[in-house]
Amino acid sequence: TFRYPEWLNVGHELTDAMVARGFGDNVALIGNGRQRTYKELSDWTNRIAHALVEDYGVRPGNRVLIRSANNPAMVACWLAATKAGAVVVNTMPMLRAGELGRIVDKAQVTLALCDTRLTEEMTACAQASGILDTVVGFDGSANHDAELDRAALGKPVRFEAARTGRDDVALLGFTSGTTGTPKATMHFHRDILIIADAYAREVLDVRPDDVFVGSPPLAFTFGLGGLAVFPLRFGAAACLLENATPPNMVEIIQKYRATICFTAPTAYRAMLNAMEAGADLGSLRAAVSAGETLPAPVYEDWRAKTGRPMLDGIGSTEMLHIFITNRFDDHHPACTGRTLAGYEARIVDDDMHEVPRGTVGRLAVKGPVGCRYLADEDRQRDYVRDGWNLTGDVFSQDENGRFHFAARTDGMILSAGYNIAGPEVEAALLSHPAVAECAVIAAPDAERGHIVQAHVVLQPGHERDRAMVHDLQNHVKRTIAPFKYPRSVVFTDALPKTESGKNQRFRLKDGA
Ligand code: 3SK
Repeated sequence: TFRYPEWLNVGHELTDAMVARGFGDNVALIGNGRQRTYKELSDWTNRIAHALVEDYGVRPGNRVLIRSANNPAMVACWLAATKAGAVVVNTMPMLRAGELGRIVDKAQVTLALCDTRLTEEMTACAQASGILDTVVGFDGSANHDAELDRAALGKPVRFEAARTGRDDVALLGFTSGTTGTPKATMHFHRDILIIADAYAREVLDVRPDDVFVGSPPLAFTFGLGGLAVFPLRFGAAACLLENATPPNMVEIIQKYRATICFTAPTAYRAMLNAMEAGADLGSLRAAVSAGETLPAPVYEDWRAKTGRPMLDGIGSTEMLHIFITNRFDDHHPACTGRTLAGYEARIVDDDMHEVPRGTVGRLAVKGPVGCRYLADEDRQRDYVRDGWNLTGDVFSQDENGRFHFAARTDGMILSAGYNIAGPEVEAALLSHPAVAECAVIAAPDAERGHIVQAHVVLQPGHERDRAMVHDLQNHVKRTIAPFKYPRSVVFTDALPKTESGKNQRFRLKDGA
């Protein structure tokens, strides 16, 4: 169903090819107090691509890491590096040097493009790395006066994009995996167009006059799709605002007359709380929710307050974007919907046999984008069976073929749209001298869906008090990305264990 030319460069497709198709004067990006048309975006990315190739020696296949918050410059760097044929790794601005280092090692990153406001951890990572040798600063704020901006300034506005094949890897999507050791999935140039054609075209029917807003980081493929690929594929505009956090989003939607919003249920809940009587969200025709399951009350409240449906969906970094979704003419509370055209999903038992309708089991999905782990044969064997990707979720399928979320099968904690690996938080806690043992679980939370809850056995001689809770929380925030810290800490004398001494996290109860 999805056909693309043999030679395909998605960076070129989303910029120069859009200008050639007549979208040159349409607004492509909004952010940093200005708007850029498709022609301006094409020129900008071509200049950066020249600088990457001529001044920094980027060659097709080189791995380039980008570190930034959501802003137009991050999108420009991503498109430019892709045009140069690089394989891009987008990373979240909150990551610490250690986390960046594990990504650099796994992806064999040699060059990093870093917003100059975020260089500290990047430089620390480069100093400790035997692979990453160059960190180039770009200015993600309005000034555009950093090393990469200056290098790009005098370059030509035309650039011949690298002759990449449609099945060449363009993007590495990282997930923290259940163990906290990062896993990367490889995505081809064509995959990036498929997600737009399969989801944004079929479900959202995106038009050139659409304006996209949202909060998920571009480093999360949910954000990259919703806030860059989908608008740019159809000549629409993307608002890339660093202050697009939930309470501001109501105002942002009103100010920019946004038509499509991508974010997680926690953010929609915060928007509902911040929405004043009479707030006019009339411009918004689609509110897409993913990243964690959508609670029925959020779906109902949104509908009551805005008169519009909220479209819940599920995707994954492995499958690049959403593969099961509700639709404008088929949406229901506590229901994830049906597969996209071209995708298949089924509920299976541990032997991959399909279970009867209405029975819970493991969600397996197959689609045109595939799931390919980078240098991880064990993971590929365990999670991709006969082309079916086991997502790590427990679902059921009803009589009408719609899918319903039940639980996660692994140790991932889905909190406010973030995927947090419990073992990574445990490792950070264990590096605190007062911690003897710990186990981390997901505790239900009205605001965030779930929160990280740590059950901690202290070394003798330490007080179980508020000061210790704060100390442990701050220690985790300093060690790994701050959003992963345990919002709840429960002190205990011992942790439940198997006879062989393994923690039995499922026996821990919410201790709040
Ligand atoms: O549902 C998700 O968690 C997701 C993950 C990656 C990309 C897209 C989506 C919706």
